[in-house]
Amino acid sequence: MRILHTSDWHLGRSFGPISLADDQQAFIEWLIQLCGDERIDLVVIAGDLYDRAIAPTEAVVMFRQALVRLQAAGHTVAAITGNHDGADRVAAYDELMDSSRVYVRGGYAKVGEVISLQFADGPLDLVLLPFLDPQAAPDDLVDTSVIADDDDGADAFERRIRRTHHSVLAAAIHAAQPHLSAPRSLAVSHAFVTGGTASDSERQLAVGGTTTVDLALFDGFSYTALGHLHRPQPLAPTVRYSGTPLAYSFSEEHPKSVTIIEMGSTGVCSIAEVAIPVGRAVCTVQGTMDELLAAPLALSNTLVRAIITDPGVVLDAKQRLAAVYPFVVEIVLAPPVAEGVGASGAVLDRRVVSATEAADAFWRESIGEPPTPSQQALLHVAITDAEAKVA
Ligand SMILES: [Mn+2]
Repeated sequence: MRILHTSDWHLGRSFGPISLADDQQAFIEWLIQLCGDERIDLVVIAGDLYDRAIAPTEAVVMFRQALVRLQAAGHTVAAITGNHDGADRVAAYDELMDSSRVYVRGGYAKVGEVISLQFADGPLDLVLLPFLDPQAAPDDLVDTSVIADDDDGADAFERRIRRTHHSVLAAAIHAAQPHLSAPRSLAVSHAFVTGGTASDSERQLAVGGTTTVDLALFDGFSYTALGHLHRPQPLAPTVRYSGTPLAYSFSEEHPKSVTIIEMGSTGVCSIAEVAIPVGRAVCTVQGTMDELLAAPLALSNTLVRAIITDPGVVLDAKQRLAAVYPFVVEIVLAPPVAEGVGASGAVLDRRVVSATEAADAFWRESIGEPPTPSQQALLHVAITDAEAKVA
């Protein structure tokens, strides 16, 4: 059988001020065509279907139409929710959709389930593991291999605060394992697996604490289709992130792809990445305004971040750059740090330096030269005014 693995569609997302709806629709059109050309049996979408828990109407319509068209073309579809999705909303009609061979799962409702599917070359056990928030885990979800031995004495609250992303996912996988029976199996999970490389657009799974899960959790599955990290990458020969269909941050200059898995009836896999030919690339350019305007790169259809290195103030940077970079979406002002000022090691003591002197020093350090007499006068007025308010 042939499986197509994709993830992190983030429908409804924009890139700065630029809507990505057209690019996302173009990806879906390309994907549907590819699934037909490649005779795909099962399409897997490993979470972050939408960009936010309450997705915009247009995104919901786009996803529904994608599912309808894939199903009508004869593909089985399996999709899970990621940390961006509203699990209960996305999976609201999961049982009703199962009969169409469109399997959508979210949250803890179906933990421990194995979906037994039949394909032309034999059966496949499918284990769908949506993103599981440890704090939302039901009290009875305890994994004895992960929770410490003294757990018997712990009350529900203690057990709850001990839960981690690893422990809840381990519990979910261990709950499903006794029900596996086919010679081959597919796990689909949305998680940060140890060893993966992140970019700038994955929303952190938690503030502090351990958010990664061990790769070994997926031992025993013929293939594991992961979502969450936006760069396509293998963590093991049969444990992979497909990555996003489009670049969602300036840290994603790498090419985007989907993964196609040819899986034999005993679970042996051969794997290929297919580059995605739609969507805009991202690029970061750096230089003074004169440099950036004089020597524009061929970036007419690329989302551009411009790092501007002019000393001092730059006016209307975005409008001026837009003439040569039509999709400049982010401006970063990065004037050179004046030599010898910050590096001199002279530390100002705020107990003996006046506010005006401190502002003067800060100006020199930021701009690289002292303020002009008129700038100095303005600074003085602003500081005197502020000091009067404080007093
Ligand atoms: Mn994501």
